[in-house]
Amino acid sequence: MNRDSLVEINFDGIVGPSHNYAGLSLGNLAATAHAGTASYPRAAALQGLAKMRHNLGLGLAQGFFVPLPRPNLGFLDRLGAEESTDAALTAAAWSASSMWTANAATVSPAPDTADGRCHLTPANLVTMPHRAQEWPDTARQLAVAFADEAHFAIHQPVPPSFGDEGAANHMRLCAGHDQPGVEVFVFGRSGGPFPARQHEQSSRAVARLHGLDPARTLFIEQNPAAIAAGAFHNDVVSVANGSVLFTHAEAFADQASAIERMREAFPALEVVEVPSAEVSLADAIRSYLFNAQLVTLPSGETALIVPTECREVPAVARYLDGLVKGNGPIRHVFPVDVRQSMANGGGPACLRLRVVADPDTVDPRFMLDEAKADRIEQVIAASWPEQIDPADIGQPALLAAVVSARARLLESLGLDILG
Ligand code: SUG
Repeated sequence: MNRDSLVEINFDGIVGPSHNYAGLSLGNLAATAHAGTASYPRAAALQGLAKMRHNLGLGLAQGFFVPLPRPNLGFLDRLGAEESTDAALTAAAWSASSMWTANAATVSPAPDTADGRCHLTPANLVTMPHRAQEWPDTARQLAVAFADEAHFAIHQPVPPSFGDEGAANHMRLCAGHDQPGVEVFVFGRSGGPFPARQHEQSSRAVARLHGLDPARTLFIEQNPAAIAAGAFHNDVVSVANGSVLFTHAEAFADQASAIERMREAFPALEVVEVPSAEVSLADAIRSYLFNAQLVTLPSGETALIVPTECREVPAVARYLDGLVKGNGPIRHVFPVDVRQSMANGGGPACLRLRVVADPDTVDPRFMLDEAKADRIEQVIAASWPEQIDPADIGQPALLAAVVSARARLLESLGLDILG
């Protein structure tokens, strides 16, 4: 491993042509609130692409994953269900949920692992049927993107019934992305009104499989009240980058001890904790303030890429104004518009999987530059459905449009192998 060339690459999920609002995720308040409303897949995918271009423009390394094949007719077959047998099963087979690549896998960068390779474990996503169908195709895509076995190791997902939701419940503290870090796994315990999707046993299994040093690995319980308030993943209430932890004061079950343990394992920790009196848990979840991308700019400064909704929740807008005026480690705030994804509970951070790697060791077909963004944009503009109404789900005409749109994208990227 040549550490000098390791950088953080954000792999965003291109929003699939079947993007729709079926209200499939219990405990995800935005998804539930938008159940049954019309969706706009073309606008959704263009918003996602604009976010990628924005981040490229900041000088950040940007990759992407293609949408998984939908509708997943194999999934319906295995359930003995035809397209029209059961509306909920049909909706699950049509879900474009693979766009939220923070749930695709957990990634441990090479400097943290025993064998000096970057380790990836696809998430089994067993809690929700529409998501549990993702991992075989996700694993197939990861195997193509990170095929270089000298630099990457890809594991089998943790077996059911240990729920694993991937990087959305995983944070890394480090002096630089190319330096050994402290990996923080956040799990939930069941008991509240909504399922705890990340199980402690899964986090521990992933850490063992990745060959992490126990002295630099923490397992921390998420605050059950945060799950009950709609933070179905830790990345809805906290995010870390480099030496900075940006967290709501009610993110962890025992907040003080969680921060103390992080500081003990990583003494240079800088904590930006948002008090409940300034931003309530409800406002944090409504705005997705913490579902932000916390990134290191080429200048070395830290920036926060937030959803535009943060500007519309007064307490959050006020907080952010104060944040950049203050003297803290977060120097810039950039709002991005990913409203179509947000309406399903997926903010800027949900849409990306962070992989620390030398870009030259990644299959170049998954790396983005402006020319390729133009090409992807043309395919989306020409082939993605403009609007999907709930009654369209399962209809043969839409099925044909969705399948051919994805095929065109794969063809334009030279990725027919994923067809
Ligand atoms: O699993 N929404 C996703 C959102 C995932 C967000 N990811 C992170 N927080 N990292 C989920 O709840 C809604 C799909 C629907 O209802 O059709 C959905 O699956």
